[in-house]
Amino acid sequence: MNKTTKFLLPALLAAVPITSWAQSEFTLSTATPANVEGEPAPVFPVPSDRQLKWNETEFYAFFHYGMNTYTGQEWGYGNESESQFAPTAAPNPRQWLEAAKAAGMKGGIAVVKHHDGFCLWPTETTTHCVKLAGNDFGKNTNIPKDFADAARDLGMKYGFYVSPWDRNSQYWGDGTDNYAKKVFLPQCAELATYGHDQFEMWFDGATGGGGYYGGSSNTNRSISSAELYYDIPNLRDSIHNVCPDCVMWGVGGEARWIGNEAGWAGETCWSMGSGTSGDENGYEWHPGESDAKGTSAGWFWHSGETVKSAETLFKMYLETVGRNATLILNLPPDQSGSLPAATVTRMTELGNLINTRLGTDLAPSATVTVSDARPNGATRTYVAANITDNNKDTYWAASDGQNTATITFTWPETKTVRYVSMMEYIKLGQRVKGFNIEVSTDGTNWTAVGGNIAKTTIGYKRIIPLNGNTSNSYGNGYQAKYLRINITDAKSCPTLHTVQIF
Ligand code: FUL
Repeated sequence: MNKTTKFLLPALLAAVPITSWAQSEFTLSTATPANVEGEPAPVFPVPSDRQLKWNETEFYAFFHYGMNTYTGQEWGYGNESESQFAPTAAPNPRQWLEAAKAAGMKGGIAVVKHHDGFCLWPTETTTHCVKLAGNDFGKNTNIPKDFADAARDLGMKYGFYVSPWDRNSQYWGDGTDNYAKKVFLPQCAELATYGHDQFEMWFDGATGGGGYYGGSSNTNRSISSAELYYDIPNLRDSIHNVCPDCVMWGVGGEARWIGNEAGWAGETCWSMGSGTSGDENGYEWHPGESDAKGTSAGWFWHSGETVKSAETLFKMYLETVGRNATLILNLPPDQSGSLPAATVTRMTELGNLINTRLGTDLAPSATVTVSDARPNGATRTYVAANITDNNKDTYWAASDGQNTATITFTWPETKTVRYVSMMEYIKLGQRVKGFNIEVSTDGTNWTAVGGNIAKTTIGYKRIIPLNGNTSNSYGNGYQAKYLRINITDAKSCPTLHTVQIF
Protein backbone atom coordinates (compact mmCIF):
# COMPACT_ATOMS: atom_id res chain seq x y z
CA MET A 1 0.00 0.00 0.00
CA ASN A 2 1.49 3.37 -0.89
CA LYS A 3 1.31 6.53 1.22
CA THR A 4 -1.64 8.01 -0.62
CA THR A 5 -3.92 5.01 -0.15
CA LYS A 6 -2.90 4.70 3.51
CA PHE A 7 -3.95 8.23 3.99
CA LEU A 8 -7.15 8.10 2.00
CA LEU A 9 -8.63 4.80 3.06
CA PRO A 10 -9.69 5.73 6.67
CA ALA A 11 -11.20 8.96 5.40
CA LEU A 12 -13.21 7.09 2.79
CA LEU A 13 -14.41 4.50 5.29
CA ALA A 14 -15.48 7.24 7.71
CA ALA A 15 -17.61 8.73 4.95
CA VAL A 16 -19.57 5.48 4.43
CA PRO A 17 -22.73 5.37 6.64
CA ILE A 18 -22.80 2.29 8.89
CA THR A 19 -25.98 0.87 7.36
CA SER A 20 -24.83 1.10 3.80
CA TRP A 21 -21.45 -0.34 4.83
CA ALA A 22 -23.20 -3.34 6.34
CA GLN A 23 -25.32 -3.77 3.21
CA SER A 24 -22.40 -3.59 0.86
CA GLU A 25 -20.31 -6.02 2.90
CA PHE A 26 -19.60 -9.20 0.97
CA THR A 27 -18.75 -12.67 2.12
CA LEU A 28 -16.64 -15.17 0.31
CA SER A 29 -18.65 -18.20 -0.71
CA THR A 30 -16.91 -21.54 -0.85
CA ALA A 31 -19.82 -23.16 -2.73
CA THR A 32 -18.99 -24.25 -6.29
CA PRO A 33 -21.39 -22.77 -8.85
CA ALA A 34 -23.78 -25.46 -10.09
CA ASN A 35 -22.58 -27.07 -13.32
CA VAL A 36 -26.05 -27.66 -14.71
CA GLU A 37 -24.64 -28.54 -18.11
CA GLY A 38 -22.29 -31.12 -16.63
CA GLU A 39 -19.40 -29.72 -18.69
CA PRO A 40 -15.89 -31.05 -18.11
CA ALA A 41 -13.73 -28.82 -15.91
CA PRO A 42 -11.32 -26.76 -18.02
CA VAL A 43 -7.68 -27.78 -18.20
CA PHE A 44 -5.85 -24.48 -17.82
CA PRO A 45 -4.62 -22.42 -19.54
CA VAL A 46 -7.48 -21.78 -21.95
CA PRO A 47 -7.60 -19.29 -24.85
CA SER A 48 -9.24 -15.88 -24.58
CA ASP A 49 -12.21 -15.31 -26.91
CA ARG A 50 -9.92 -13.15 -29.00
CA GLN A 51 -7.32 -15.91 -29.32
CA LEU A 52 -10.02 -18.41 -30.21
CA LYS A 53 -11.34 -16.22 -33.03
CA TRP A 54 -7.78 -15.62 -34.19
CA ASN A 55 -7.14 -19.38 -34.38
CA GLU A 56 -10.21 -19.78 -36.57
CA THR A 57 -8.52 -17.63 -39.23
CA GLU A 58 -6.18 -20.64 -39.80
CA PHE A 59 -4.61 -19.69 -43.14
CA TYR A 60 -3.95 -16.10 -44.20
CA ALA A 61 -1.60 -14.10 -46.39
CA PHE A 62 1.31 -11.82 -45.64
CA PHE A 63 1.99 -8.97 -48.03
CA HIS A 64 5.45 -7.42 -47.85
CA TYR A 65 5.26 -4.28 -49.95
CA GLY A 66 6.89 -0.87 -49.43
CA MET A 67 10.12 1.02 -49.93
CA ASN A 68 12.13 -2.22 -50.30
CA THR A 69 10.01 -3.18 -53.31
CA TYR A 70 11.69 -0.29 -55.15
CA THR A 71 15.21 -0.50 -53.74
CA GLY A 72 15.61 -4.29 -53.96
CA GLN A 73 16.51 -4.49 -50.25
CA GLU A 74 15.08 -6.69 -47.51
CA TRP A 75 16.01 -4.38 -44.63
CA GLY A 76 16.15 -0.75 -45.72
CA TYR A 77 18.58 1.37 -43.70
CA GLY A 78 16.08 4.17 -43.15
CA ASN A 79 17.87 6.77 -45.27
CA GLU A 80 15.95 6.04 -48.48
CA SER A 81 14.45 9.08 -50.15
CA GLU A 82 10.64 9.09 -50.05
CA SER A 83 10.67 9.78 -53.80
CA GLN A 84 12.06 6.28 -54.38
CA PHE A 85 8.61 4.96 -53.57
CA ALA A 86 7.10 5.34 -57.05
CA PRO A 87 4.62 2.60 -58.02
CA THR A 88 4.21 2.07 -61.76
CA ALA A 89 0.41 1.78 -61.27
CA ALA A 90 -2.09 2.36 -58.46
CA PRO A 91 -1.34 -0.22 -55.72
CA ASN A 92 -4.25 -2.64 -55.55
CA PRO A 93 -4.68 -4.41 -52.18
CA ARG A 94 -8.00 -5.79 -53.33
CA GLN A 95 -6.20 -7.82 -56.00
CA TRP A 96 -3.82 -9.16 -53.29
CA LEU A 97 -6.70 -10.34 -51.15
CA GLU A 98 -8.66 -11.82 -54.04
CA ALA A 99 -5.68 -14.05 -54.85
CA ALA A 100 -5.43 -15.09 -51.19
CA LYS A 101 -9.12 -15.89 -51.11
CA ALA A 102 -8.79 -18.09 -54.21
CA ALA A 103 -6.19 -20.13 -52.30
CA GLY A 104 -8.65 -20.72 -49.48
CA MET A 105 -7.12 -18.14 -47.14
CA LYS A 106 -9.44 -16.39 -44.71
CA GLY A 107 -7.54 -13.11 -44.39
CA GLY A 108 -4.33 -11.20 -44.75
CA ILE A 109 -1.82 -8.98 -43.00
CA ALA A 110 -0.29 -6.06 -44.89
CA VAL A 111 3.11 -4.67 -43.97
CA VAL A 112 2.43 -0.95 -43.64
CA LYS A 113 5.77 -0.01 -42.08
CA HIS A 114 8.90 -2.15 -42.23
CA HIS A 115 12.16 -1.58 -40.35
CA ASP A 116 13.12 1.26 -42.76
CA GLY A 117 10.32 3.31 -41.20
CA PHE A 118 8.56 4.32 -44.45
CA CYS A 119 4.81 4.50 -43.78
CA LEU A 120 2.36 3.37 -46.46
CA TRP A 121 -0.32 5.73 -45.23
CA PRO A 122 -0.43 9.52 -44.82
CA THR A 123 0.65 9.49 -41.18
CA GLU A 124 0.90 12.58 -38.98
CA THR A 125 3.83 11.08 -37.10
CA THR A 126 6.60 11.49 -39.69
CA THR A 127 7.24 12.93 -43.13
CA HIS A 128 8.84 9.63 -44.10
CA CYS A 129 5.65 8.38 -45.73
CA VAL A 130 3.58 8.23 -48.90
CA LYS A 131 2.84 11.97 -48.74
CA LEU A 132 6.29 12.61 -50.26
CA ALA A 133 6.24 9.64 -52.66
CA GLY A 134 7.88 9.94 -56.07
CA ASN A 135 4.66 10.04 -58.11
CA ASP A 136 0.90 10.42 -57.81
CA PHE A 137 0.27 6.68 -57.61
CA GLY A 138 2.45 6.72 -54.54
CA LYS A 139 1.11 9.95 -53.06
CA ASN A 140 -2.49 8.77 -53.40
CA THR A 141 -1.77 5.43 -51.79
CA ASN A 142 -3.21 4.53 -48.43
CA ILE A 143 -2.54 0.84 -47.99
CA PRO A 144 -4.15 0.27 -44.56
CA LYS A 145 -7.34 2.00 -45.65
CA ASP A 146 -7.63 0.26 -49.02
CA PHE A 147 -6.60 -3.08 -47.51
CA ALA A 148 -9.19 -2.88 -44.73
CA ASP A 149 -11.94 -1.76 -47.12
CA ALA A 150 -11.17 -4.59 -49.56
CA ALA A 151 -11.01 -7.21 -46.80
CA ARG A 152 -14.38 -6.18 -45.41
CA ASP A 153 -15.86 -6.22 -48.87
CA LEU A 154 -14.47 -9.70 -49.55
CA GLY A 155 -15.56 -11.06 -46.17
CA MET A 156 -11.95 -11.59 -45.05
CA LYS A 157 -10.06 -10.84 -41.86
CA TYR A 158 -7.29 -8.26 -41.95
CA GLY A 159 -4.49 -6.83 -39.89
CA PHE A 160 -1.28 -4.82 -40.15
CA TYR A 161 2.44 -5.36 -39.66
CA VAL A 162 3.90 -2.20 -38.18
CA SER A 163 7.57 -2.57 -37.35
CA PRO A 164 8.43 -1.38 -33.83
CA TRP A 165 12.07 -1.01 -34.86
CA ASP A 166 12.33 2.14 -36.98
CA ARG A 167 15.68 2.84 -38.61
CA ASN A 168 14.49 6.19 -39.95
CA SER A 169 13.21 7.80 -36.78
CA GLN A 170 15.47 10.22 -34.94
CA TYR A 171 13.84 9.10 -31.71
CA TRP A 172 14.30 5.36 -31.97
CA GLY A 173 16.65 4.17 -29.22
CA ASP A 174 17.59 7.72 -28.14
CA GLY A 175 17.46 6.80 -24.47
CA THR A 176 14.11 8.54 -23.80
CA ASP A 177 10.45 7.54 -24.23
CA ASN A 178 10.07 9.89 -27.21
CA TYR A 179 9.76 7.14 -29.77
CA ALA A 180 6.91 5.30 -28.02
CA LYS A 181 5.08 8.54 -27.20
CA LYS A 182 5.60 10.52 -30.40
CA VAL A 183 5.86 7.83 -33.03
CA PHE A 184 5.01 4.23 -32.28
CA LEU A 185 1.88 4.43 -30.15
CA PRO A 186 0.40 7.24 -32.28
CA GLN A 187 1.09 5.16 -35.40
CA CYS A 188 -0.73 2.18 -33.90
CA ALA A 189 -3.59 4.50 -32.93
CA GLU A 190 -3.79 5.83 -36.49
CA LEU A 191 -3.87 2.29 -37.83
CA ALA A 192 -6.63 1.35 -35.41
CA THR A 193 -8.82 4.02 -37.03
CA TYR A 194 -8.82 2.01 -40.27
CA GLY A 195 -11.05 -0.58 -38.64
CA HIS A 196 -12.12 -1.85 -35.25
CA ASP A 197 -12.42 -5.36 -36.64
CA GLN A 198 -8.69 -6.08 -37.08
CA PHE A 199 -7.70 -9.62 -36.13
CA GLU A 200 -3.96 -9.25 -35.60
CA MET A 201 -1.23 -6.63 -35.29
CA TRP A 202 2.16 -8.05 -36.18
CA PHE A 203 4.93 -6.65 -34.03
CA ASP A 204 8.19 -7.99 -35.33
CA GLY A 205 11.01 -8.80 -32.94
CA ALA A 206 13.89 -7.54 -35.15
CA THR A 207 15.54 -4.72 -33.27
CA GLY A 208 18.58 -2.54 -32.93
CA GLY A 209 21.85 -1.99 -34.68
CA GLY A 210 22.75 0.29 -37.54
CA GLY A 211 20.30 2.79 -38.95
CA TYR A 212 19.89 6.33 -40.24
CA TYR A 213 18.01 7.48 -37.10
CA GLY A 214 17.21 10.92 -38.46
CA GLY A 215 20.74 11.44 -39.71
CA SER A 216 22.19 10.97 -36.26
CA SER A 217 25.90 10.51 -35.81
CA ASN A 218 25.05 7.68 -33.45
CA THR A 219 24.29 5.09 -36.11
CA ASN A 220 24.28 2.10 -33.79
CA ARG A 221 21.43 2.00 -31.30
CA SER A 222 19.77 -0.63 -29.18
CA ILE A 223 17.08 -1.02 -26.53
CA SER A 224 17.17 -3.37 -23.58
CA SER A 225 13.52 -4.46 -23.28
CA ALA A 226 11.01 -4.29 -26.12
CA GLU A 227 8.08 -4.73 -23.69
CA LEU A 228 9.13 -1.71 -21.65
CA TYR A 229 10.42 0.44 -24.50
CA TYR A 230 7.25 0.10 -26.58
CA ASP A 231 5.04 0.34 -23.49
CA ILE A 232 3.39 -2.94 -24.47
CA PRO A 233 0.89 -3.35 -21.58
CA ASN A 234 -0.47 0.13 -22.28
CA LEU A 235 -0.46 -0.47 -26.03
CA ARG A 236 -2.23 -3.81 -25.62
CA ASP A 237 -5.00 -2.34 -23.50
CA SER A 238 -5.39 0.65 -25.80
CA ILE A 239 -5.61 -1.51 -28.91
CA HIS A 240 -8.06 -3.90 -27.27
CA ASN A 241 -10.28 -0.98 -26.26
CA VAL A 242 -10.80 -0.05 -29.89
CA CYS A 243 -10.08 -3.35 -31.67
CA PRO A 244 -11.40 -5.98 -29.23
CA ASP A 245 -10.57 -8.96 -31.48
CA CYS A 246 -7.06 -7.83 -32.40
CA VAL A 247 -4.41 -10.28 -31.22
CA MET A 248 -1.04 -8.66 -30.62
CA TRP A 249 1.46 -11.00 -32.22
CA GLY A 250 5.11 -11.33 -31.26
CA VAL A 251 6.24 -8.46 -29.05
CA GLY A 252 2.57 -8.11 -28.03
CA GLY A 253 2.55 -11.58 -26.49
CA GLU A 254 -0.81 -13.04 -27.53
CA ALA A 255 0.44 -15.46 -30.20
CA ARG A 256 3.88 -16.88 -30.78
CA TRP A 257 6.38 -17.26 -33.60
CA ILE A 258 6.59 -20.96 -34.44
CA GLY A 259 10.38 -20.78 -34.43
CA ASN A 260 11.25 -21.01 -38.14
CA GLU A 261 10.36 -19.17 -41.33
CA ALA A 262 10.07 -22.36 -43.39
CA GLY A 263 6.40 -23.18 -42.86
CA TRP A 264 6.37 -26.07 -40.42
CA ALA A 265 5.30 -26.67 -36.83
CA GLY A 266 6.27 -29.60 -34.62
CA GLU A 267 4.31 -32.83 -34.95
CA THR A 268 3.78 -32.35 -31.25
CA CYS A 269 2.54 -28.79 -30.89
CA TRP A 270 1.11 -27.34 -27.70
CA SER A 271 -0.63 -23.95 -27.67
CA MET A 272 1.47 -23.00 -24.65
CA GLY A 273 5.18 -22.27 -24.40
CA SER A 274 7.38 -21.34 -27.34
CA GLY A 275 8.94 -22.69 -30.51
CA THR A 276 7.89 -25.48 -32.84
CA SER A 277 6.49 -27.82 -30.17
CA GLY A 278 5.40 -25.47 -27.37
CA ASP A 279 5.28 -26.69 -23.81
CA GLU A 280 2.76 -29.14 -22.41
CA ASN A 281 3.05 -27.48 -19.00
CA GLY A 282 3.17 -23.84 -20.13
CA TYR A 283 1.06 -21.58 -17.92
CA GLU A 284 -0.05 -19.15 -20.64
CA TRP A 285 -2.08 -19.74 -23.80
CA HIS A 286 0.41 -18.77 -26.51
CA PRO A 287 -0.64 -20.36 -29.81
CA GLY A 288 1.76 -20.75 -32.73
CA GLU A 289 1.80 -18.85 -36.01
CA SER A 290 4.05 -20.00 -38.82
CA ASP A 291 5.28 -17.29 -41.22
CA ALA A 292 6.62 -18.56 -44.52
CA LYS A 293 7.69 -17.23 -47.89
CA GLY A 294 5.57 -18.20 -50.88
CA THR A 295 8.31 -17.18 -53.29
CA SER A 296 11.93 -18.10 -53.95
CA ALA A 297 13.69 -14.85 -52.94
CA GLY A 298 12.98 -12.62 -49.93
CA TRP A 299 9.95 -11.31 -48.07
CA PHE A 300 9.81 -8.37 -50.48
CA TRP A 301 9.49 -8.74 -54.25
CA HIS A 302 12.72 -9.26 -56.19
CA SER A 303 13.16 -9.39 -59.93
CA GLY A 304 13.39 -12.94 -61.30
CA GLU A 305 11.84 -14.67 -58.28
CA THR A 306 9.54 -17.66 -58.72
CA VAL A 307 6.48 -18.83 -56.79
CA LYS A 308 6.65 -22.11 -54.85
CA SER A 309 4.66 -24.99 -56.37
CA ALA A 310 1.14 -25.72 -55.20
CA GLU A 311 2.41 -29.13 -54.00
CA THR A 312 5.11 -27.47 -51.83
CA LEU A 313 2.57 -25.04 -50.42
CA PHE A 314 0.10 -27.85 -49.70
CA LYS A 315 2.81 -29.65 -47.70
CA MET A 316 3.34 -26.43 -45.75
CA TYR A 317 -0.38 -26.24 -45.09
CA LEU A 318 -0.42 -29.80 -43.72
CA GLU A 319 2.62 -29.08 -41.53
CA THR A 320 1.23 -25.86 -40.04
CA VAL A 321 -2.57 -25.65 -40.11
CA GLY A 322 -2.52 -29.44 -39.80
CA ARG A 323 -0.30 -29.22 -36.71
CA ASN A 324 -2.13 -26.80 -34.47
CA ALA A 325 -0.52 -23.63 -35.87
CA THR A 326 -1.79 -20.94 -38.21
CA LEU A 327 -0.06 -20.32 -41.56
CA ILE A 328 0.71 -16.79 -42.75
CA LEU A 329 1.98 -17.20 -46.30
CA ASN A 330 3.92 -14.31 -47.82
CA LEU A 331 3.03 -13.12 -51.34
CA PRO A 332 5.00 -10.03 -52.36
CA PRO A 333 3.36 -7.45 -54.64
CA ASP A 334 5.71 -6.13 -57.35
CA GLN A 335 6.58 -2.56 -58.39
CA SER A 336 3.13 -2.07 -59.94
CA GLY A 337 1.63 -2.55 -56.48
CA SER A 338 -0.14 -5.75 -57.53
CA LEU A 339 0.72 -9.44 -57.27
CA PRO A 340 2.47 -10.83 -60.35
CA ALA A 341 0.25 -12.96 -62.61
CA ALA A 342 2.23 -16.12 -61.73
CA THR A 343 1.38 -15.66 -58.04
CA VAL A 344 -2.30 -15.21 -58.80
CA THR A 345 -2.37 -18.36 -60.94
CA ARG A 346 -0.53 -20.35 -58.29
CA MET A 347 -2.99 -19.30 -55.60
CA THR A 348 -5.89 -20.58 -57.69
CA GLU A 349 -4.01 -23.87 -58.18
CA LEU A 350 -3.41 -24.12 -54.45
CA GLY A 351 -7.07 -23.43 -53.69
CA ASN A 352 -8.06 -26.17 -56.13
CA LEU A 353 -5.61 -28.60 -54.57
CA ILE A 354 -6.87 -27.93 -51.04
CA ASN A 355 -10.42 -28.23 -52.23
CA THR A 356 -9.85 -31.49 -54.10
CA ARG A 357 -8.03 -33.07 -51.19
CA LEU A 358 -9.76 -31.59 -48.16
CA GLY A 359 -13.07 -30.42 -49.60
CA THR A 360 -15.37 -33.45 -49.42
CA ASP A 361 -15.92 -34.61 -45.87
CA LEU A 362 -16.91 -38.28 -45.59
CA ALA A 363 -17.54 -38.17 -41.83
CA PRO A 364 -21.16 -36.91 -41.91
CA SER A 365 -22.19 -39.93 -44.01
CA ALA A 366 -20.82 -42.32 -41.34
CA THR A 367 -22.46 -43.53 -38.15
CA VAL A 368 -20.29 -42.43 -35.23
CA THR A 369 -20.02 -44.36 -32.00
CA VAL A 370 -17.86 -43.69 -28.96
CA SER A 371 -16.56 -45.90 -26.20
CA ASP A 372 -17.90 -43.42 -23.67
CA ALA A 373 -19.75 -40.10 -23.56
CA ARG A 374 -20.34 -38.06 -20.44
CA PRO A 375 -23.94 -37.68 -19.19
CA ASN A 376 -26.05 -34.99 -20.84
CA GLY A 377 -26.51 -31.65 -19.11
CA ALA A 378 -29.61 -29.47 -18.82
CA THR A 379 -29.47 -28.37 -22.45
CA ARG A 380 -26.11 -29.69 -23.67
CA THR A 381 -25.30 -33.18 -24.87
CA TYR A 382 -21.87 -34.79 -25.28
CA VAL A 383 -22.94 -37.47 -27.75
CA ALA A 384 -20.85 -38.83 -30.62
CA ALA A 385 -23.07 -37.15 -33.24
CA ASN A 386 -21.81 -33.73 -32.06
CA ILE A 387 -18.52 -34.53 -33.80
CA THR A 388 -20.05 -34.51 -37.27
CA ASP A 389 -22.81 -31.92 -36.93
CA ASN A 390 -20.69 -29.13 -38.45
CA ASN A 391 -21.12 -27.03 -35.31
CA LYS A 392 -18.01 -25.91 -33.44
CA ASP A 393 -20.03 -25.12 -30.32
CA THR A 394 -21.28 -28.66 -29.73
CA TYR A 395 -18.80 -31.34 -28.76
CA TRP A 396 -18.31 -34.87 -27.62
CA ALA A 397 -16.61 -35.37 -24.27
CA ALA A 398 -15.75 -38.45 -22.26
CA SER A 399 -16.82 -38.88 -18.65
CA ASP A 400 -14.68 -37.53 -15.83
CA GLY A 401 -11.85 -39.92 -15.07
CA GLN A 402 -11.92 -41.40 -18.61
CA ASN A 403 -8.73 -40.14 -20.23
CA THR A 404 -8.77 -42.65 -23.10
CA ALA A 405 -11.51 -43.26 -25.67
CA THR A 406 -12.28 -44.75 -29.06
CA ILE A 407 -14.36 -42.97 -31.69
CA THR A 408 -15.51 -45.23 -34.54
CA PHE A 409 -16.91 -44.19 -37.92
CA THR A 410 -18.87 -46.78 -39.90
CA TRP A 411 -20.04 -46.32 -43.48
CA PRO A 412 -22.68 -48.35 -45.28
CA GLU A 413 -20.11 -49.04 -48.03
CA THR A 414 -16.33 -48.95 -48.34
CA LYS A 415 -14.71 -45.54 -48.85
CA THR A 416 -11.28 -44.44 -50.02
CA VAL A 417 -9.79 -42.32 -47.24
CA ARG A 418 -6.58 -40.22 -47.21
CA TYR A 419 -6.75 -37.60 -44.44
CA VAL A 420 -8.29 -37.27 -40.98
CA SER A 421 -8.77 -33.80 -39.46
CA MET A 422 -9.54 -33.48 -35.74
CA MET A 423 -10.40 -30.46 -33.60
CA GLU A 424 -10.46 -30.34 -29.80
CA TYR A 425 -12.93 -28.12 -27.97
CA ILE A 426 -10.05 -25.89 -26.86
CA LYS A 427 -12.30 -23.54 -24.89
CA LEU A 428 -11.70 -26.16 -22.21
CA GLY A 429 -7.96 -26.36 -22.88
CA GLN A 430 -5.70 -28.50 -25.01
CA ARG A 431 -5.99 -31.99 -23.50
CA VAL A 432 -5.03 -34.83 -25.85
CA LYS A 433 -1.48 -36.19 -25.44
CA GLY A 434 -1.64 -39.35 -27.55
CA PHE A 435 -3.83 -41.00 -30.18
CA ASN A 436 -3.70 -43.35 -33.16
CA ILE A 437 -5.88 -44.06 -36.17
CA GLU A 438 -6.87 -47.40 -37.69
CA VAL A 439 -8.94 -48.48 -40.68
CA SER A 440 -10.75 -51.70 -41.44
CA THR A 441 -12.89 -53.16 -44.22
CA ASP A 442 -14.55 -55.84 -42.06
CA GLY A 443 -14.59 -54.42 -38.52
CA THR A 444 -12.33 -57.23 -37.31
CA ASN A 445 -8.94 -56.73 -38.91
CA TRP A 446 -7.54 -53.27 -38.34
CA THR A 447 -4.61 -51.52 -40.03
CA ALA A 448 -2.76 -48.68 -38.30
CA VAL A 449 -2.47 -45.63 -40.58
CA GLY A 450 -0.64 -42.32 -40.43
CA GLY A 451 2.87 -43.81 -40.77
CA ASN A 452 5.50 -42.68 -38.32
CA ILE A 453 4.04 -39.22 -37.79
CA ALA A 454 4.01 -38.53 -34.04
CA LYS A 455 0.40 -38.88 -33.01
CA THR A 456 0.56 -36.88 -29.85
CA THR A 457 -1.20 -33.51 -29.71
CA ILE A 458 -4.37 -32.36 -31.50
CA GLY A 459 -5.27 -28.87 -30.26
CA TYR A 460 -7.22 -26.41 -32.39
CA LYS A 461 -6.72 -28.61 -35.49
CA ARG A 462 -4.66 -31.63 -36.45
CA ILE A 463 -4.66 -33.13 -39.94
CA ILE A 464 -3.08 -36.56 -40.37
CA PRO A 465 -2.19 -37.68 -43.90
CA LEU A 466 -3.00 -41.38 -43.58
CA ASN A 467 0.01 -42.49 -45.64
CA GLY A 468 2.24 -40.67 -43.16
CA ASN A 469 3.88 -38.58 -45.86
CA THR A 470 3.31 -34.82 -45.95
CA SER A 471 5.38 -34.41 -49.15
CA ASN A 472 3.30 -36.82 -51.17
CA SER A 473 0.18 -37.19 -49.12
CA TYR A 474 -2.53 -37.90 -51.67
CA GLY A 475 -1.47 -41.27 -53.07
CA ASN A 476 -3.96 -44.10 -53.57
CA GLY A 477 -5.60 -43.80 -50.17
CA TYR A 478 -6.89 -46.62 -47.94
CA GLN A 479 -10.05 -48.66 -48.25
CA ALA A 480 -12.21 -48.29 -45.16
CA LYS A 481 -15.70 -49.29 -44.13
CA TYR A 482 -14.62 -48.49 -40.59
CA LEU A 483 -12.19 -45.90 -39.24
CA ARG A 484 -11.41 -45.44 -35.60
CA ILE A 485 -9.49 -42.87 -33.60
CA ASN A 486 -8.09 -44.20 -30.33
CA ILE A 487 -7.24 -41.51 -27.83
CA THR A 488 -4.55 -43.17 -25.76
CA ASP A 489 -3.65 -40.37 -23.34
CA ALA A 490 -5.08 -37.01 -22.29
CA LYS A 491 -4.58 -34.49 -19.48
CA SER A 492 -8.20 -35.00 -18.49
CA CYS A 493 -11.31 -36.42 -20.16
CA PRO A 494 -10.88 -35.67 -23.90
CA THR A 495 -13.18 -33.47 -25.99
CA LEU A 496 -13.57 -33.19 -29.78
CA HIS A 497 -15.93 -30.81 -31.54
CA THR A 498 -15.21 -31.87 -35.11
CA VAL A 499 -13.67 -34.78 -37.00
CA GLN A 500 -13.54 -34.69 -40.79
CA ILE A 501 -12.44 -37.56 -43.00
CA PHE A 502 -11.35 -37.06 -46.61
C1 FUL B 1 11.37 -10.69 -39.76
C2 FUL B 1 11.75 -9.36 -40.43
O1 FUL B 1 13.00 -8.91 -40.02
C3 FUL B 1 11.71 -9.68 -41.91
O2 FUL B 1 12.16 -8.63 -42.70
C4 FUL B 1 10.26 -10.06 -42.25
O3 FUL B 1 9.43 -8.95 -42.11
C5 FUL B 1 9.81 -11.22 -41.39
C6 FUL B 1 8.39 -11.61 -41.60
O4 FUL B 1 10.01 -10.94 -40.03
O5 FUL B 1 11.68 -10.74 -38.47
